[in-house]
Amino acid sequence: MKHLYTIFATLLSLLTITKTQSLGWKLQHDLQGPIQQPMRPEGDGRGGNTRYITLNITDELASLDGDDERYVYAVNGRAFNGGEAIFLEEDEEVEIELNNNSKELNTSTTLHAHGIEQIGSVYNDGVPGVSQNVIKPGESFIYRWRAAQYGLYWLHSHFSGIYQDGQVIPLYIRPKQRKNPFSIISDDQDGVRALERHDQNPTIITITDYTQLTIWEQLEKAEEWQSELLCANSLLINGQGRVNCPTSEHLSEWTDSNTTTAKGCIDRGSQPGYENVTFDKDLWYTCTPTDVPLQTFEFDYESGWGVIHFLSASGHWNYLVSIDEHELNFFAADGNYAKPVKGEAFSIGIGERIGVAFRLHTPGEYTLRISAYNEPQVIGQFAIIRYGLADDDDRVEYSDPASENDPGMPSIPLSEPFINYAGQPVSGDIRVLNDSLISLKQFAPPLIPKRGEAADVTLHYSLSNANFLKWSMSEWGTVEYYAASNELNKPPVLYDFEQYIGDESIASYPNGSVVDVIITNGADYGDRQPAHPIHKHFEHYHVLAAGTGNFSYWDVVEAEDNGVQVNWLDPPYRDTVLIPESTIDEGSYLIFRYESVQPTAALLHCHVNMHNIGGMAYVLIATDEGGTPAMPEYYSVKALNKDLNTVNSELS
Ligand SMILES: [Cu+2]
Repeated sequence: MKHLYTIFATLLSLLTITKTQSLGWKLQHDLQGPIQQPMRPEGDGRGGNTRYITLNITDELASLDGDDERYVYAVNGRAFNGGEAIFLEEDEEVEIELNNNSKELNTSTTLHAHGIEQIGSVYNDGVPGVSQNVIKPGESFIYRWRAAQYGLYWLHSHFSGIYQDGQVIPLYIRPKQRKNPFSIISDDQDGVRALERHDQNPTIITITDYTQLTIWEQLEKAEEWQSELLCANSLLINGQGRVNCPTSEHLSEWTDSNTTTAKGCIDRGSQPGYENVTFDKDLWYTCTPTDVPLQTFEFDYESGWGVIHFLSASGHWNYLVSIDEHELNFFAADGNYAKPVKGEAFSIGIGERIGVAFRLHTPGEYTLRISAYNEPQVIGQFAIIRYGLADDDDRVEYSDPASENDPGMPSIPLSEPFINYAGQPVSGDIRVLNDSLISLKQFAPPLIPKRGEAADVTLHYSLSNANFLKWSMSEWGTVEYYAASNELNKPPVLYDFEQYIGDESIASYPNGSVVDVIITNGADYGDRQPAHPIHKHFEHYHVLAAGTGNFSYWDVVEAEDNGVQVNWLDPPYRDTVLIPESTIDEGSYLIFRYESVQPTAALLHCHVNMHNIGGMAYVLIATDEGGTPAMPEYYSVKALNKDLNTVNSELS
């Protein structure tokens, strides 16, 4: 039955693509004719190819991990688009029509292209209340922008935290004649050519965490419990997972068994202050394994190399990733090439993308391991990396969990692991890339504006939380929570800067400024904060410095004069990085720099869903001498929910 459904869904998605392409042709054809078309955005007018994509959002009852069915959002019929990426060519323009057909969940949405700088297309950033109004059920919105970058990005809903319920699509832009670092990874020409070829069509692996609750249900439960749900049901790889249940003996090897539930979660109910709270057994305690088969990723053994681009589109946890018996060459971060670094495992924060290449040395099957890293839950997922074997080759040996008294775990290839299920290296020689924010240096660094000097503008924020639902990003010396109601701002910030400048959670500076953002984690309040994945919309940023220690310098030059290590040479160039966790005694800090290249209203926020919803966000306005950017007709009509006649009469 499930198989039939898959075939049906595939047919449906094929039909959608055909319809999209023909719609594109029809439009181009009709442009010469007198027939009036539904209004569409104009694009940048620079010509070249335009790709037309239609994304239909529906809600479906589905089980993505073999456990009970629940409502998820489907993209063209499948949650998370079935894990399938959209591929674009660098320099193409893309027009994405989003049709919100949510019915049962009755949810509004928008579509943000995470990491896309939107130069010349500021109205397409997809943040409700900042660059557009929400797209209500039954409504549509068309985004149009040029793929001027290369590498892995992702499209996701930016309304509340609903992306984790299925509205995620990986997006890969094939690099066109970019200087690449592959000759550093392979010392022979065939290897370099193989790596370049694979980087045009890489394997893409998207990691998400999955629970039995939608984000709305989680928020309701959080109120009832006075706690976040710190307990995922399973991890999904490309939208599909299996519920794994390690034995209590194993859990006690890795953690303090007295406070760990069968799901690998903290026993919230036994903690002081929660005596009178009833935590749902099936969400926190009981673990029932499911038998969803592991996914297999095939690689071309003859070529000698495998290339995978990883994306974490999770809602809550950060992860550690490794492939048994394979040294990894990290060569890309948030789209851009990085100076290659070698290791056996790497951490990936929510929103980050990491590209890896590995040598295909011995035909076989190897286990890919993904586990929560430095989080209050032991949870992991597996997949199979396979190459050089004929279909009927039976030389691979698998574990037999049933006979090994480990019946809740899947049967996996018996390759030698570098990390265990709890995300811990199995020995001291395992090299873990767990500080990508300083290690993955730009391969071909763009110029650092005002190198060696203080920026034109330095912004200072501290991160903290008042309780499990209120998370702050605050100008130093204040406490500010970005209000969830800002998503309903009318008009959106981008349409009237002056109305918003001076408000809480809004900063502004003149367009063209070189801006440093200094973020401190926990230090001001002496509290322990987790590592927060900090994402900035629009321009990527140069990570000048990051580390642990209390930090109170007013600009980067003062910090450097006082012994803080600043990278003016080849700083990582990112759109999302994890600021280190803080302790009770010691804070942590992050300093990044960018040059504002156009008037915008850019969101700066933590990508942990509950933190973002709970207020850990800020809007950075790059003004154009106090004015707002010129407003194209399509967006003024769609984003302001006005009809065309009203806009025309206002413009005249
Ligand atoms: Cu956070």
